[in-house]
Amino acid sequence: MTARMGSSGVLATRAEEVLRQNDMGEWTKAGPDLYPHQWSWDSAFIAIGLAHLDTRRAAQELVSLFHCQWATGKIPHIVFNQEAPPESYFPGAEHWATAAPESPDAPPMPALTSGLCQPPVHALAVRRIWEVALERGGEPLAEARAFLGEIYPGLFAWHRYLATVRDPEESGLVTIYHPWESGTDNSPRWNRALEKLEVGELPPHPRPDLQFADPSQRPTQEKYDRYIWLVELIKRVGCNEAAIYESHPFLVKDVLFSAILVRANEALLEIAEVVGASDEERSATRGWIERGLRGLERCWDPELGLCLDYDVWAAEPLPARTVGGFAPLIAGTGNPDHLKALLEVLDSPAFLGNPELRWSLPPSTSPQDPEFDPRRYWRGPVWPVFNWLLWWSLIQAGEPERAERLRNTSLEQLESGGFGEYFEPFTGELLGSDDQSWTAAVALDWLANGARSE
Ligand code: 9WN
Repeated sequence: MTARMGSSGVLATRAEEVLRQNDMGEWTKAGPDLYPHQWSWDSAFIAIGLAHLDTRRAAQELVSLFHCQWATGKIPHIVFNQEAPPESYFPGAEHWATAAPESPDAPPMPALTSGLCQPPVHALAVRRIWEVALERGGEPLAEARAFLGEIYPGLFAWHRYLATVRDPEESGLVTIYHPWESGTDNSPRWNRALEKLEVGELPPHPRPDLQFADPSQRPTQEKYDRYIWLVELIKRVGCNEAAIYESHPFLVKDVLFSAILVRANEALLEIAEVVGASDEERSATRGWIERGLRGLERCWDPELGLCLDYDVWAAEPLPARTVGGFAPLIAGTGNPDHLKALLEVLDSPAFLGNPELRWSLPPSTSPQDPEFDPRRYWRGPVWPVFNWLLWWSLIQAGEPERAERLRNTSLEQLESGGFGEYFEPFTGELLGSDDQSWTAAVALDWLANGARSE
């Protein structure tokens, strides 16, 4: 235990340095070079880590993101850093600018955002800040109480947007318009829906990402053409959601996104309690939780023992063996058969039980999936940030030993590999961006939680 405590101290210091180095004052760059802007779900994970360093700064991370909330309630997937050179990221602010400011829903200038969104981890982060502040008491607690009051209306509007505008069918499942909205962008989950796209004439689209990461670790040009085409179509309708739902060729029910929303709604209910929100809002939130769990139940694939995303236009599931399939575990399924099957699949050679793994951590796409690629992002590499979600869900599912193994192995990976964006599952090589903020953040949360249980 002494060795672990010693190495934990070193890891915590390094994690803190990474967050400090990427700190822009009131928000944090997702990565030092590859990602010079503020990303939505990255900021939520970052706030979870920052909570252990400074609850006020953690709250600020979310407040600055929520300042850029759209009138519809949408939290944009990127808030652009206006000091970053335009050529450092594509598609940047100027690319979206032709659509977003024309949309009556966009936040007032000078906030420059993308027109997409990402999984709603934010309420989980707000709850973490509250939990840490409760332990600290005094001024941090008073400040956190004020923060919860300030952020709650925006959080509720964000969840209402997802439950209504993004689910007009009231299926309990969130519709995404672009793989970037899933956060697991390049996953084979989206293959079949992307293959059907007929890509029209594209604007020039440079690939600055390839200056910072080896092309073998990033999406192919063929995928990028599709990504940019989808952005183009969203811009052409001025980001109007009704128009998108009418004609956009990529409308997919994302099970992982929907599972995170279930958990975020649970956290929202706890926040509602602290701030004394109305009964109507609490009962709407409870309804979204139940609907979400029912929706996920319908996406179960008994052959794979996983949950599958659903293509709205084709009216069919999208088969893939990826970590997204663990959505019911993340959501907290009440179906014991599904939970048992998911844990078996998790332990099997398809994921943690693969004997070739450098660390027993889940590859983002199973080595048994035909699309598996150990180096390309979301198609095989191990993502610490996903492992945090899985760890936290295992605790909620009453699986503390499994959770603890995952936490310890994840910390070993970061101790020897650094704060990589993702890792090659068989060799353990760091891939993508180095010093990725959310990796450092989840390490801090893992260390803080381990210390509590020791
Ligand atoms: C596109 C910032 C983001 C993460 C996503 C991850 C990657 C962006 C990209 O980086 O996506 O949004 O340029 O590849 O897939 O989950 O939020 O870390």
